[in-house]
Formats: sequence, structure tokens, C-alpha cells
Amino acid sequence: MNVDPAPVSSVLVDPRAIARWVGLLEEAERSRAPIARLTEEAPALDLGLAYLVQTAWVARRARRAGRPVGFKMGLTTEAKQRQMGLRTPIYGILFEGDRVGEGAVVARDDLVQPKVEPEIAFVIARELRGPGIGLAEATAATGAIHPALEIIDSRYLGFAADLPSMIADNCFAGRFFVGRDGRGPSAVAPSTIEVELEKNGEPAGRGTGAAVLGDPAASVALLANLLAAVGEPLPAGSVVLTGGIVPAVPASAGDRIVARFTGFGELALRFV
Ligand code: OOG
Ligand code: MG
Repeated sequence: MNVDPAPVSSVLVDPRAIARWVGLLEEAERSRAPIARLTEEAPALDLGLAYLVQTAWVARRARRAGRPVGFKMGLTTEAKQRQMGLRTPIYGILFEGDRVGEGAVVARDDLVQPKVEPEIAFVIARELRGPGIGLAEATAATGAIHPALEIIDSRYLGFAADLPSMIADNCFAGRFFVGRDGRGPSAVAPSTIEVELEKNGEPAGRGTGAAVLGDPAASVALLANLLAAVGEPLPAGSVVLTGGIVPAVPASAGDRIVARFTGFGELALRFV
């Protein structure tokens, strides 16, 4: 009989430990008081266990933040990987209640330590089921490509990060803003989209879609393949944030952050 070995972490872990870690993250989010990263209290936290913690945490978040609407990819550019010292792309879950609309203001104090980064968002029209998804399939399954801003937040002191801690903290998801203006994949090549980020009228970074794994569609393909490893498809209707194009900029009350995307116009966010 061929029995696939389960990842050791998921069979040996004490469910009370997961509940405790989820409680720490939840309390940090609620009180806006950051905690030490989880690996400090749980050195054995590995990637598999970290995704279990993420799943348990987002299941609780869903009570307040509404229905899951998609995914965010993280660590998908060389620059971000270098900045964080982490080389593996990871994912987190996005909730409807974390969506920021056109013209919205964000209350800085609703978050622990917000930062903003420009991204390219995909809306998936047809379910993608990995493994083995490539650029062509990811592109063919895409309904529309939109400019986006992600407001990342970390529940850890000083944004301290290692892969398992970051995965457990839902990949530092905070809020997200997907621009209304979307184009089909035959009308725009996402790798050629250029973005300029500005904070309070000063340049805060510029880059192109190609910085994201060569093509942001590759980030969608990788997500489908990562989900396949846990037996899940990337569902039709999902929003996918493909990853920050330039390093995130910290946001304080009073800041106005604008991103200009070639061919799409600008997205603006104001913090109060
Ligand atoms: C990590 C945030 C991960 C991305 O787009 O790469 C992420 C960070 O900058 O601290 O959202
Ligand atoms: Mg991001």
C-alpha cells in the first residue's frame, strides 16, 4: 500500500498551539500593538504549518472582514526579495471587507503600521487548476487586468519577517484598492505597464510590470501552482494582487499616495 507521508508539522502539531498563535495575531490586529514574530515563540514553525496558521487565522478574520475575494502574492520581485532577504514567493487571502474604494480615505489608526505599494491586479474569469499552469494558461483564464494599490500591514514589531512568520500573518495583508479601469489580456501586456509612485507630491519609486517575475501573469500561474499543492484551484472571480512592483512606502495620517500607471491613469489614497 502506498501511503503518502503527511507533512510532519500538520500531524504532530497541537491544535491548541495553532489557536494560541492565531489569538496572538488577532489580538495584535485588534489592539494595533505589534508582537514578536511567531518564529520567536515557535522555532519549529515551517512553511506547511505556517499555512495552517494562516488558514486558521483567516477563517476567524472572515467573521469580521466578510467573504474571501481573492489572493495576494508576496515577494515576487528581485527588489522585494533582496529587501526582505527572502527568496520564495508566498500568498495570502484577500477579504471583501478589506477593499478600499475609489476616493476612499484610510484611517491610519485602523492598521498597525501601514505601507503602500503599487501592484497589477488580475481578475480571473475561468478557474485555474494546477499544477503545471504556465503563462499562456494564466493569461487565457484572465478576465481583466487592473491597476491596484496594496496597503500592507504587519502584526510584527518593526515589520520583522521570515517566511513562516509572514505566511502565518497572511502575507502582511491589510487593505487593497483595485482601480475600476480594467482591460482584457489581449488589450494590455501587463509586463509593459509602467508605474510611478508619489507620496505627498514627491517621487517614491518607479518600475514596470516586468519586475514581477518577468510578467505579472507568471505570478498568477505560480499562485495556481502553489494552490494545487494544497489541492485547491484558483477560483473564477478571484482577484489576484500579483505583488508589489516597487518597495512599499510607509503611510502616516495626512499622507496622500498616488500611483500613475501607463495606459490606466492614476490611483490615489489619502490617509487620515
Ligand atoms: C512584504 C509584503 C509582501 C508583496 O507585494 O511583495 C507583499 C513587505 O514589503 O514587507 O505584499
Ligand atoms: Mg503586496
